Amino acid sequence: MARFVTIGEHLIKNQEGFPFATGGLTHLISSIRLAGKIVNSEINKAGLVDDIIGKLGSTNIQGEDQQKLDVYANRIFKDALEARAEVCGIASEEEDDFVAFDDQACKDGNYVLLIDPLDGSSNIDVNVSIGTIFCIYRRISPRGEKAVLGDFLQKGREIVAAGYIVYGSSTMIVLSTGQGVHGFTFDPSVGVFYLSHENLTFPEKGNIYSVNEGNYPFFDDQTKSYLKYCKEHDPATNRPYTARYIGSLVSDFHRNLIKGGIYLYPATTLKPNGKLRLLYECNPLAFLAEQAGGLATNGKTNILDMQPTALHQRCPLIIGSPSMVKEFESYIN
Ligand code: AHM
Ligand code: MG
Repeated sequence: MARFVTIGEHLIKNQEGFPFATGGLTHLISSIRLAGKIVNSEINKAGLVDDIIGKLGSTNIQGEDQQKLDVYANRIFKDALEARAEVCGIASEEEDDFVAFDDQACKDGNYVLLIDPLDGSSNIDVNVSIGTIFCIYRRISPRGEKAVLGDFLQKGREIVAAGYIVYGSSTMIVLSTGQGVHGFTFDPSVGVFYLSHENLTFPEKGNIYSVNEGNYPFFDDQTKSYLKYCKEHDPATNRPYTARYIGSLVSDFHRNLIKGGIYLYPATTLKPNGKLRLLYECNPLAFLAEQAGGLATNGKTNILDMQPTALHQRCPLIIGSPSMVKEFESYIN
């Protein structure tokens, strides 16, 4: 671990050569880092404190049960971002509509942030890793005014920075500002994220496939043929592949990034647009995947080229090692 290289240090170093960088993005990312530490500390108490685990009894706009920690994490990230006043608004899985901050300092902010504050939160009660996923855009509405819907409905190609926090056996922030993907591991004894994984890149090909195969009867024929291919015995191509599915997108993505693999949440007859949300789940991970030499598609189009039409829009996601995603595409086309 590169001790003494913290996220802040790393970002400042990366800004050298960008004379017009104002430090605003670094300041913004520091608020995510702070909120991440607070959420991490609360998650670590999940088995000890009865009133923080389990369902809240409410549903989000997508009709899904909200966990107490979903709502807690949403509030912490929202408050931290509003306090630092670099973003003029946020969109979140846990908010019905986008939130345009009223404060004038926020209205002067250059950026908007889209976030899934606690992804895979149904895993909290069983002590399985969960995550936070986010991406940042430059606003398109005029500075000084409130954020508008169009600020949030930008293509993934316009992302300025994206990342995730994985609350796992250790807590990590994996981040890209468009200059590769870097991982920072939290040292709880000092409360600092240190650079631990510089220039993360997807292995060109791995042998892990991650999919909820319980949905098999509801996949289309091409997806079924691809999954049969994954399970065939062919030593020359290292098949059958190994099945690994945590049911926690950040953790499945993170493992595949390190070891090489493909994650799939395809369309099903029950969910014709898949399950995952384009704006704050698929787009940030697609940006990170490309920055790490990987690929992300909905089966027809590169995720980053999709034009969003709604805040909570869903889309199929196939993401991971480049030659494995291409292999999948060869079954679809
Ligand atoms: P969530 O945002 O409600 O937590 O749902 C997203 C999660 C992903 O983390 C995970 O990959 C997927 O849903 C699992 O879904 P399923 O249980 O249908 O396999
Ligand atoms: Mg989610």
